Amino acid sequence: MELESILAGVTAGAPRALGKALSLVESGGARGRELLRGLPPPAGWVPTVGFTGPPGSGKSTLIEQVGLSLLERGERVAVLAVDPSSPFSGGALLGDRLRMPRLVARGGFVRSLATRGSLGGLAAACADCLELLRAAPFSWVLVETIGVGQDEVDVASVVDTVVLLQVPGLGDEVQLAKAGVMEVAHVFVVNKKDQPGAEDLVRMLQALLPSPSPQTWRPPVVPVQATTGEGVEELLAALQAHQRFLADHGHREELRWQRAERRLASVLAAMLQQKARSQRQVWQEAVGAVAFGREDVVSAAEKLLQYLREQP
Ligand SMILES: Nc1nc2c(ncn2[C@@H]2O[C@H](COP(=O)(O)OP(=O)(O)O)[C@@H](O)[C@H]2O)c(=O)[nH]1
Ligand SMILES: [Mg+2]
Repeated sequence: MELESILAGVTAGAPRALGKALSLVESGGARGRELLRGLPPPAGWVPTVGFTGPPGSGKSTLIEQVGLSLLERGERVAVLAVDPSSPFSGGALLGDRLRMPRLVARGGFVRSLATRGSLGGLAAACADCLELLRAAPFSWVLVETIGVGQDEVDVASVVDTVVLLQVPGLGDEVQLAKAGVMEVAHVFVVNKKDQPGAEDLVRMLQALLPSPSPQTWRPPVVPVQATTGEGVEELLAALQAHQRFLADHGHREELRWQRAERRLASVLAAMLQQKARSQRQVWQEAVGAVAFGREDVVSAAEKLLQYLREQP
């Protein structure tokens, strides 16, 4: 497919073109960058919500319910499932259609994102893919992120609203000890409220939260049962309240600025590296000098920069 027709498809919201565009952007190559170059500037604000939590906590089930609820209200919904596992071990093999069948059947767009191979590249890939989805005619974008280590915090940095799922019976201390995630969450969900221990978990989370003040957002704790949809309306209300808070307190501009800065830095780094590597001989010499201790890495990088500056 030509880049131009892919772009036209993206702005029209055509699923096939969107799928193609996301693969190109995800792979981080030159064609993906050409595509990003052609994206129209963001028109309005598209709320992006990340759902994180341990495997099996019900993220996919809950996202499908939230998505269905949004579709019923006439919203246009895209779901990006970010899976840092190998494409052969998880949902990617099942195919996106099988992932959230009811949502897809009612016109939701669902796509999984494998990785660029390294976890470090995931947040950047995700940020670019979200930018692409913002250029498509969606009014809400939901992101599922597998809860592993530092990475969930990374992905959290590319969405506006972070929902942290907890479930009873997993060993509450273990879940709560992940302080990094606790701090970035805007909404706490206690899923599987039909299971024993759910009420205790809700109380425990509420006790941990700071007392409310007008200038800061106080994360609500929302008990839900994703399998039946119980509590999903309350969750939706919490998501909307957080989005309203962002708008009312000038945080949208702040988020836009932070995103622009991060994306600019990452594209610049990629371009610079590509430029340096294209000077094959100079690059090889620099690598060799560092590898065999003839030069430290900082001086070698400085020399490369100087060299590039002198190139026409
Ligand atoms: N009992 C109960 N099971 C649930 C609930 N929500 C999800 N599940 C089940 O938990 C399992 C994992 O759900 P899934 O959405 O795939 O979790 P994910 O790995 O976080 O995406 C599935 O078997 C779901 O049916 C719930 O509210 N109550
Ligand atoms: Mg899942």
